[in-house]
Amino acid sequence: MACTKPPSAPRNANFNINETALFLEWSPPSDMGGRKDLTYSVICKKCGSDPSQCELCGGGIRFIPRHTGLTNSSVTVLDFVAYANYTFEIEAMNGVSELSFSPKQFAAITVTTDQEAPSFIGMLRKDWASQNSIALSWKEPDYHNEVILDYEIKYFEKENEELTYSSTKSKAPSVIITGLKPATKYIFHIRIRTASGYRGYSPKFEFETGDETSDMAAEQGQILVITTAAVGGFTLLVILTLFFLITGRCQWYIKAKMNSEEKRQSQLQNGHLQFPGVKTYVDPDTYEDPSLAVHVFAKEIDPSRIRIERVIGAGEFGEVCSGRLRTPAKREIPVAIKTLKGGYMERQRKDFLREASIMGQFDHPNIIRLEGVVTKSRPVMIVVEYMENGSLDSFLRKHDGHFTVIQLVGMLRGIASGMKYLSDMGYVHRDLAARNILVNSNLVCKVSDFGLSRILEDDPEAAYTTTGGKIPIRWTAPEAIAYRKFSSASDAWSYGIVMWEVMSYGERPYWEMCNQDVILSIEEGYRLPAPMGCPASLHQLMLHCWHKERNLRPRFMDIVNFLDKLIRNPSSLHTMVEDILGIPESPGDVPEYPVFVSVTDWLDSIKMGQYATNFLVAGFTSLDLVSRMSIDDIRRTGIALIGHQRRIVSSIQTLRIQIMHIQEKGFHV
Ligand code: ACK
Repeated sequence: MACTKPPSAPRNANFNINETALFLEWSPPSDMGGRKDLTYSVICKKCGSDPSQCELCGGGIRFIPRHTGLTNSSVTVLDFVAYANYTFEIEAMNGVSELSFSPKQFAAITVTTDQEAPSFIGMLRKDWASQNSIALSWKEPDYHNEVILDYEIKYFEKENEELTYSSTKSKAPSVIITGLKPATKYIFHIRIRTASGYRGYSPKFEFETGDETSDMAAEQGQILVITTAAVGGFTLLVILTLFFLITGRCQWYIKAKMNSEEKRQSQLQNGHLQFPGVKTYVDPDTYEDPSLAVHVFAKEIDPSRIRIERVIGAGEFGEVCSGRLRTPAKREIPVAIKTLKGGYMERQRKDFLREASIMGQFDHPNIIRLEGVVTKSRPVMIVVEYMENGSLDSFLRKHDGHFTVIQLVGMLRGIASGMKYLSDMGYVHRDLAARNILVNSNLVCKVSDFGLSRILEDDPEAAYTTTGGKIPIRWTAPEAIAYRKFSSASDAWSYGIVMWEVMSYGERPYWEMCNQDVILSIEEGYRLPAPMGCPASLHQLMLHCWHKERNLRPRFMDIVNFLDKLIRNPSSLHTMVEDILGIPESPGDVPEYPVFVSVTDWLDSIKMGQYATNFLVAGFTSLDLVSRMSIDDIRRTGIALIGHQRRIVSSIQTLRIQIMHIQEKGFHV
């Protein structure tokens, strides 16, 4: 055998930086040293203005997947600080590098981070504003093991840009800033201080102080905030709020504060407390006479203005048709018409119209728009905007693999935006799933199916649970299944499942696993693996939505912001899950996976046991070999169904993580 030697240095090193990550890329060395076992390692040095004064970066910087033993010619660097010079030395290595006495050959690249380093502060929320003050709060970031000493809040008048700014500090993730001008826009941003110094500033947020009409709302906020702070606890706030609502004490408080009805606009309407400027959802069931509710929230349409053209589907209460609606301005618009079939009971009519009473309260580009209802003649109808591409799940299945990742993220962004609107209005959907999203000809996705959100009778996916309700298990958060705790946080869980459905082009979540197995697997920490070709950042977001602890799931506002960032920064979608194997998958904990002993066991566990012979005949006889299979290898085994190929690829990604964890513990696979 000919002698072998270390490889030459990697070539064409270059970088790409955005506000959260630095991507290093290079080409393989021209001389491989006569071997195939090539890996790379990257050394980070932080340098002063004099390039000779460099020191090793130490543990402050994170490399994804890692900084040594890299098999791909790229790495992602996180947690760099702003306005610093870094030099990265990239060395190609092989099995004899350690034995060589010749000087190391590496490619060096210097990067100046004039961008803000990640701040880890998500969304900044305005809790209330008066003429001279604004109360802000934010989610305490999960800051690895570092203790957050305090937060610095920098703010200035928008008009004055940053010419003069003020700053204040807070130990808690909230602050009340006083001494501001009335009805003036201010810009705020925040940074964290830890023992190792300040982190980068959060993005800038703009909030306006109130005018004279806003002080009442602010005072309500202040009273609640101060009471809460004094007695310490969110639970008490909830109890107090409920107590106020039930006993009507808030009504008394509001009345006492009102100068005039017109000025304040606050009112108690049909048992629902309405705060100025905050539109809240009103449950139509609180109306004694539900037909009254439908007329409050939906327009009655004269049936002569509707032309039914064809039947497009079947709903729980009757046919769904497409047709035309003549508007008062004599324009014809395409509509979908849901009909209530004849011979209905009063109860069914009420349930049917319930959807219109809910939908009629919403006005958002990502929520299906109600045009009106026909209740005064037969058949009873609900008329909504027409969505050319029908429901999202079947649309994606029909167009498997046809869209770019950015298009898919755009759809997801729309759904998240609609859900943010609903959660801001205090509406919990309970049945968010791709089958309940409609798509129009411009690929705009809109949330639909509201009527049955309380009872879920209509959803073929809904199954009875031991707690008595009917629930679509695969889409529902564990706390909602276990004790019917539905909330916007449980909607966020379902949103994660919708993300998975979208990125897998309408694959069925958890495939053919039965509902009971799904519940048990979730309980044991199992989460759906990334669909094939799914960017790592999106799978991370899914895992975040599937956090066991519901308060740690992202809010829809966070989801919209996150997706917006990805859309603005498409390079962040280039890292696939396969590239970052080895970092913990979910925020915090890595699920413990079961350990398989044979390829057949593993295939059985992913419900693909029918392909055991294909794998064995093609020579993939051990899990180690399977874990290295490429998509072409999978096709070569003779598996023709794209959905099955995709499921196997996803499961191989999970398998690789399992194998890595086993190896990290010092065992051989
Ligand atoms: O998947 P689809 O084509 O989209 O089949 C179902 C069917 O009616 C029964 O619900 C379709 N559908 C429902 N609402 C609308 C709408 N607003 N625009 C177009 N199609 C709709 C749905």
